[in-house]
Amino acid sequence: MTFDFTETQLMIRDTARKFAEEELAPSAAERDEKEEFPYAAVKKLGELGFMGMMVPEQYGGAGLDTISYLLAVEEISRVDASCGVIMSVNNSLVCFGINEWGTEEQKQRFLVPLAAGKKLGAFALSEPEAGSDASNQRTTAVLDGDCYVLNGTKNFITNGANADVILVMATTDKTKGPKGISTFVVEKGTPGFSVAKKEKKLGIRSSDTVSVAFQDCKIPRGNRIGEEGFGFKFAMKTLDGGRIGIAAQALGIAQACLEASIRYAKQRRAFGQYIAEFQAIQFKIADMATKIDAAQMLSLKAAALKDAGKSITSAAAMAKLFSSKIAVEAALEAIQIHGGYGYIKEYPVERYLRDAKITEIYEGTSEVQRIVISRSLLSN
Ligand code: COS
Repeated sequence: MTFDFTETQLMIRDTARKFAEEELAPSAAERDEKEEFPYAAVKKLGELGFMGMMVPEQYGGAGLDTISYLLAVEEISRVDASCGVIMSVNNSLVCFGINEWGTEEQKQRFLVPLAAGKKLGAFALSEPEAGSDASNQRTTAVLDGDCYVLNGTKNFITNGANADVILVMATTDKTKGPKGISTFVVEKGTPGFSVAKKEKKLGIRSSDTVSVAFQDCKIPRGNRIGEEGFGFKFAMKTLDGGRIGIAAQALGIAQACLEASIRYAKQRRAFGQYIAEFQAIQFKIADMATKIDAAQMLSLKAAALKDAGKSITSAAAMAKLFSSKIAVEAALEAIQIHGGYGYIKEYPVERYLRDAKITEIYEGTSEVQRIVISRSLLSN
């Protein structure tokens, strides 16, 4: 076991940090306030190779490992968690599945532009009545000649309003439960596909979250990824990797909280001294740093297992469960350290709290992660 990053991993981390500081930091708070999608930043992330980091170069990606990806999402989210999730969804939830299970033709058509950042992807599993209970899919896909006809509604779709390509899970055989779900690629502009409601959110407000609707939406049979009935496993395996991305997002937010707290504690004076000199503040900072280190170890372990081709189901769930928990805790402590200033928008920590909370909810709630972890321990 080694705790050293490779030169490439360090280079990626530094590049992501520089980009985040220079390009995202000046406008992150304003975009959050105005709920503005970061079009220019996403374009530049694509040019840097950050939208298809683990996709082989032959398919337009950067051909990097999961650890590099983790470090990049962490650095981007440290400054702008909205950008972090836009990037994470495209990498983990969209590019991954097409690269893993797509045909050569599907890779050329869909993966190449997605991985190069020329197109943006979204992942549509959740429905009004299928969130944690993901196999309870109501959206249907019926084979009609050489086409599938999709009907249904998906909600809470990150990137949904801006996506060129959406991976959609739909039921092809109701009688088979999870084994009757399949995955399809739907392209923007397909008749019968529409973006419905845009959500107004507590946090990650500059990423877009929408409902999408399919009404007799006809897509070519060749847009099905994998066999009929593979859709639920496709979603679960894809989400395993996605959870590493969200763990990284949470880690970035937590790190931002720690750094903001240290900065503030060293410049704020009370009772005749800097508040950093009070043990009450010192202990909070020590606890935050220790938890961030532990969460990073769990996340790096999951990423390393993925790079080694091993099962990550439980490790990724642990990484997300713990990292998201400590991100919320770190944000609460950061606000406490800032006192009244932590509660107002002049300082960034209130945004960190709003952004941190979603990491305990999307891509599997903390309760779902505990189901996944406990099942792996108790099933044998
Ligand atoms: N990798 C591969 N296969 C998996 C898997 C994984 N991580 N998780 C489940 N499966 C397989 C199971 O092995 C089972 O297949 P077999 O019958 O062939 O063994 C099948 O999928 C059904 O699994 P299971 O019975 O565990 O399904 P459940 O309906 O009980 O669901 C949970 C389990 C709750 C873990 C799942 O629905 C889940 O992760 N929900 C959260 C979904 C989510 O993250 N939503 C966010 C949307 S994206 S923002």
